[in-house]
Amino acid sequence: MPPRFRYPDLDGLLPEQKHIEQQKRWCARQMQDPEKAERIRARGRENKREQHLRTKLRQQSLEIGAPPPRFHRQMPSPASSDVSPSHSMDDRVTPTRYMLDTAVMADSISSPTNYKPTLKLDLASDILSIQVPLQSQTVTWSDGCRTVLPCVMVKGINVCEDNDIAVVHFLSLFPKSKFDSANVNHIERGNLTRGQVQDAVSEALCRNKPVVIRGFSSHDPPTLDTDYLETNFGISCRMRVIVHNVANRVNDFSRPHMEATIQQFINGINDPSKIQCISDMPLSQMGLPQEFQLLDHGLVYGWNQTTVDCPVCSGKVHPDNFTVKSWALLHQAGFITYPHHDADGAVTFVQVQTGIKFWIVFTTKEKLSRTALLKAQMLFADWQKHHREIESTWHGEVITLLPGDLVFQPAGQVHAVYTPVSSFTTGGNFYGYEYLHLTKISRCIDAHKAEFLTNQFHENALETFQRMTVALPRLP
Ligand SMILES: O=C(O)CCC(=O)C(=O)O
Repeated sequence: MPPRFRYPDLDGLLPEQKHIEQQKRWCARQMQDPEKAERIRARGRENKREQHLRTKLRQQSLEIGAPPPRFHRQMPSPASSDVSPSHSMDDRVTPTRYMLDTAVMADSISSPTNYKPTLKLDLASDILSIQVPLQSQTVTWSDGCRTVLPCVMVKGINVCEDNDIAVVHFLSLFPKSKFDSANVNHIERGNLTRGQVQDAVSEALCRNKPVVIRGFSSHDPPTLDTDYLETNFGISCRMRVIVHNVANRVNDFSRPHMEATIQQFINGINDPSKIQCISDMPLSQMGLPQEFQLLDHGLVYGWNQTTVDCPVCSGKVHPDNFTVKSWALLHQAGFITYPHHDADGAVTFVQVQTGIKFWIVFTTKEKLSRTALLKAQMLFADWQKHHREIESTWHGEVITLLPGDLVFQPAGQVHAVYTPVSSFTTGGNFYGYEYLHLTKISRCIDAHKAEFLTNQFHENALETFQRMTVALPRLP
């Protein structure tokens, strides 16, 4: 553990002054170490170069009469996440448009069909001291993208140093998932019919491969605020949610939670003093994108087609049967979700609505028996100790998800996710008859080691499997 610094002489200062003074002292300490000092100087030079480039681009745009490229830099939002009665809607800050490259920024993006997000290689500079602390370190991923590393400063120390930073570094070394990947199917929607695209996804999931469809939907980049959530998804700012707080997780990995409202979370979404996310916001009305709705055999056959001749005698149906169908994730910049597979043996789909995600999927290098697979998955439970073995057993690929990209994961897919900028994502879970061989393996592993390897438990799964069984004779 690095030494913890206490500054009793700062005790009388206001929190903001204290934070600035702590940052100054942190920088001074870093400069005493020649290696760290050089890193800080290099970062400074890089920032200057970028600033210079922006000024040049702005001038060029003015010369050719185009609207100047917009490089948003905002002030941090209020440090406190408390809902203050005086906090009006107008106080909100517009998040940075980090996903647009300069060429696209200069384009008109008023028509939804014109908007094609492209990956900007520097995802760090625009958010330093705005969404994340100024002293955040950065990492360059294998696709060339530079992102911040997790940073939560407590008493002048980044408490993410030992775990979160180490795991992000580890993940950043895996190669980018290429279009011709043997482990991930990249499907171009192009002129495929609904049936063809649905079959392509279904076939990949059946063969235990994740599927990526780039730019599945497009819309203008929104401002991530309570209006956006309410207007587009019906998410009320007064809804109470469970928040994962990184500072809590550092203290006790199994207790990262706290309660808040959406308004409180959004008020603090650009607060550099913390990293939080909401990972389980029910959004039952969304469901699968229309093209894929028939893939959800639990609903299409199980629930829809059995309740007349096989009524729910108890009168009770677990609400998770509907609430996990579709959900939303809301993240601050710098949140890392550790490697895991989703519970209950369900297929997962996700679509980034705004922001960016580095979605890392793992596939075993060799075909393994169920027992060997369980052992191989257990390596992730203490990845620092086993990182060499993970590298020799697992093949990892990084899928960089931009707004509109859609991903499907087969049942039991081991994955980790890094969110380098604040993001809003929708997704859901479903079951299909063709994938039950993978559902079985995943549930079997959960039956032995769920506490180490999965995210959430839902009690609905068995009810859905019963319904799917009753519907078997009616399958086409
Ligand atoms: O976005 C994240 O941080 C985690 C999402 C995830 O792992 C999931 O939806 O299964």
